[in-house]
Amino acid sequence: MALEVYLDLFSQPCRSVYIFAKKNNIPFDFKKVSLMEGEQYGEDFGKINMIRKAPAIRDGDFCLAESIAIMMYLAEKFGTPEHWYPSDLQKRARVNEYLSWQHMAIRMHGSKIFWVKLMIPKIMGVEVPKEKMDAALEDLNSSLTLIEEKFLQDRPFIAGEQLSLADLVAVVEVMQPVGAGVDVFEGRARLKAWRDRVREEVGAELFDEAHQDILAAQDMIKKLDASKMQGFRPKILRLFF
Ligand SMILES: N[C@@H](CCC(=O)N[C@@H](CS)C(=O)NCC(=O)O)C(=O)O
Repeated sequence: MALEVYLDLFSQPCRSVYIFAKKNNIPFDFKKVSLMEGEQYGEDFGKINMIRKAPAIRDGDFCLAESIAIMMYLAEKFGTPEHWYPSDLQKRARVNEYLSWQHMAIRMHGSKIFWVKLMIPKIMGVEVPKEKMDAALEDLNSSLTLIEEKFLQDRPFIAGEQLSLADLVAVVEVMQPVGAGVDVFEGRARLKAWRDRVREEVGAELFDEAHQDILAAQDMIKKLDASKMQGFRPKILRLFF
């Protein structure tokens, strides 16, 4: 049975897994889980990932959730090039440092912006108070500053001279607020130059293909059936307010 990868490219961790698998020519069946339509709550997906989040994979009888665990599994299984997850102790520690930091920082803050700027007002029809929006933007900015000043410094990539899993996990999160119309690169030449390097290393075509849904999000949500998102509503409002 072919490797099955459950994805929705609206999602940042799904994009990192998608780019990683494609870039490394790992053969897989793309199984779309439409998060906006609530497919993660369906019976079939529950058998793949009881956490009910994408991405997830099924490799024969083996199911795995969590993007980082998935990419590490694929890296080992398919023997991907060393630079993704270097064996050098300190380079690997740099990758791990970023992967450990990002969950509660850029991931949380970039996702929040996507919801408060786009999804909550446009889909749920709930006005976001200005002070909440300002605080969310401030949190996002503090994470972007840390990416530039702590994780990149004067290096081309997070772990040094070469692209690693850390850059991939970072770039998909940095792109999420862009989908909501926030120009995260304004006044951030170092961040923009790094994004351009990551895009070039990954391949512009693949990078752009993976991001086309999120970058079209402002148009796409006009076509979304908001009634299918009612399951989300209490959870999202609880998360962000
Ligand atoms: N830590 C997980 C996060 C996965 C996650 O939060 N996925 C979101 C999309 S970005 C999801 O499936 N959300 C659906 C829901 O919460 O109902 C990973 O890295 O894979």
